[in-house]
Amino acid sequence: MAVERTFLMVKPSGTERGLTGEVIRRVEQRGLKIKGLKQVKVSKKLAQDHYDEHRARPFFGELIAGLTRSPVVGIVVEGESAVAVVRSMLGTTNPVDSAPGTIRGDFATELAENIAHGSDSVKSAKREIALWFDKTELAK
Ligand code: IDP
Ligand code: MG
Repeated sequence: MAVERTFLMVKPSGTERGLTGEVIRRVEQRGLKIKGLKQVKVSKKLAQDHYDEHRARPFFGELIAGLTRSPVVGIVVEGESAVAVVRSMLGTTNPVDSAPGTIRGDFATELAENIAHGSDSVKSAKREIALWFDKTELAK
């Protein structure tokens, strides 16, 4: 058990549908704290760096096009076991399998349009927070 930070992002599939507030509401309702928050018009390079682990995948081009087509909202979330808690709030990667009550399970059915991203480990969270935020943008 440890207090962690994680990177949560409302992707274009979420911002285009006006779901930013709904995602933030759920985070705050759960008792997690917001330590950084901003809307970003994503460059191709930032999108590629964010999804670096998927560079060799056949869907990489579609993934980058999907992340750059509309502004996203990046959120640094802090709390007890924040990485796992946010992942469980998101639901499984493919929304067809996501349980009702999860963000993906309540608002999506398509894999490429699954509303939000959450870091998959503390190590990924550290890398992603440093990629998306300058230290001066984050609360203590
Ligand atoms: P995650 O978002 O649950 O961590 P990842 O496996 O890291 O899932 O994949 C990143 C994102 O890429 C997913 O959220 C999903 O939107 C998209 N994605 C994953 N697999 C596919 C695929 O086979 N085709 C199209 N998009 C995919
Ligand atoms: Mg992932």
